[in-house]
Amino acid sequence: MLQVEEKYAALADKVDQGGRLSRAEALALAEAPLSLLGLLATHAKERKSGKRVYYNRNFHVEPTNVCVFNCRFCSYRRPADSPEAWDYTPQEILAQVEARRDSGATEVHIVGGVHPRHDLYFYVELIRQIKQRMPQVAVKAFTAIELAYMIDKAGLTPAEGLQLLKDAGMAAIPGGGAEIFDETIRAKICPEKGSSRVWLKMHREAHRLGIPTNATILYGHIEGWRERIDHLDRLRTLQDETGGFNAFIPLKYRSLHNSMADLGEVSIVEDMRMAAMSRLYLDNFPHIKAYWPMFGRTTAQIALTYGADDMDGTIDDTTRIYSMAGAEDQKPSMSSTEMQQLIRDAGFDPVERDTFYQPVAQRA
Ligand code: V47
Repeated sequence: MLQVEEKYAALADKVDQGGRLSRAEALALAEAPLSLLGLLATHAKERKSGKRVYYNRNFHVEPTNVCVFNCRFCSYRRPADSPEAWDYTPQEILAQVEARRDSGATEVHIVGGVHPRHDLYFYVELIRQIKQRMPQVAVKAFTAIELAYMIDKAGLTPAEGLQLLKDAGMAAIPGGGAEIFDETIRAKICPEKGSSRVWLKMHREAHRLGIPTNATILYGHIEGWRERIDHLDRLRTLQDETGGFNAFIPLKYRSLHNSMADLGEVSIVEDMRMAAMSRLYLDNFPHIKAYWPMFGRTTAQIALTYGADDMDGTIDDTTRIYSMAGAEDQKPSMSSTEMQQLIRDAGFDPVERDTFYQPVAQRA
C-alpha cells in the first residue's frame, strides 16, 4: 500500500471517508504528493460514478468573435473591423446546424463573443429556429456573462430573461465566464467583464427555474491556490443551496496569441493537481469534466485517473476558442468510436450521455 506522509495522513483519511474539506485543509492538501491526490480523487470519483466515464455527441455554434469585453487571456476576440472577425447571420448559423441534422448529435453548445448589437430577441429566435430544425438536440447556451448582458439590455430581470430563453428551447447553461471569482485577480485579467456576483446570481436564478448549469474555473495564470480554493468554495456553497450544477470544468489557461502570453502555461502535473483538488473539494458536484479540446487528448485521458469522469463531446470541429489559444488539436473532432477507445484505454467504461447525464441507447 501507499505510504502516506505523516502530515497528510489524517487529512487523507478524512477525505477518503467522504469528509468535507475546509478551505484551510484544501490549501494544505493541494501540496501533497501527486500520487496521493490521484488515489484520493480516483476513490472519490468511483464513489460517484464507479468505472463509468461519460461523453456526448455534440457540436458548437459560435455566432461571433466580436466582443464588447477585452479579456486579457482571450485569443479569440477580434475587433469588429478585423479581417479575422466573424459575425454569422442566422441563416449561416442555421446552415451549420442543418449540416449536422443527421449526425446523431444530442447537444448543441452555443457560446461566443458578447456582440454589441445582437439582443435577447435575436438569440431567442435563433434557439427557436435551431429547435425547429433539430428537435432532438438539447440547446446548452450562453455563458452567464453573455446572458447578463443580453437580459440587462432588454430591461428584464434575470428570471424573466431566462424564462424567455427556456421557453424558446434553452435546456441548459454552460459553465463559461466564471474565470476566477477573486475580485482582485478578476480585475486584472478581465476588468470589464461581468462580476463574480453577476455570474453566481445568473446560475442561482437558472437553478431556481429548473435549468441545469455547469461551472468552470480559468486557472494557471496569475492566481494561486488561495484563489482557486476560494473559487471552488463559492461554487460548493451555491451547489449546497440549489443542487443545480451538473459538471465542473477546470480550464487551463492556454497562452498563444493573447496579451498574457508571457506568463506561459502551467505543467501537466499542475493540471492533474487541479483536477484532483476539484474532485475532492466539490463533493456535491456530480461530475468533473476533462475538456479534451483544451487539454489535448492524452492529458484528458490521464485526468480520468485524477478524478474526472467526463470527457465532453465529439465536437465535430466546431469550436475555435482553444485552437486559437494554442491547443494541440487545431481541428478538434472525434468519432464516438475514438472517444470510446480513449476511455477504455485509460481503464474505464465509456457511457454516451445526453446533456442531463442520462445514458443514450447505443445504436448498432
Ligand atoms: O469562459 C477563453 C475560457 C471559456 C482561454 O459548460 C480560455 O460544458 C484557457 O466555458 N485559455 C469558454 N481558457 C468555454 C467554456 C466551456 C468549454 C467546454 C465545456 C463547457 C461546458 C464550457 O473558455 C471562457 C474562458 O474561461 N477561455 N480563452 C484561454 N486562452
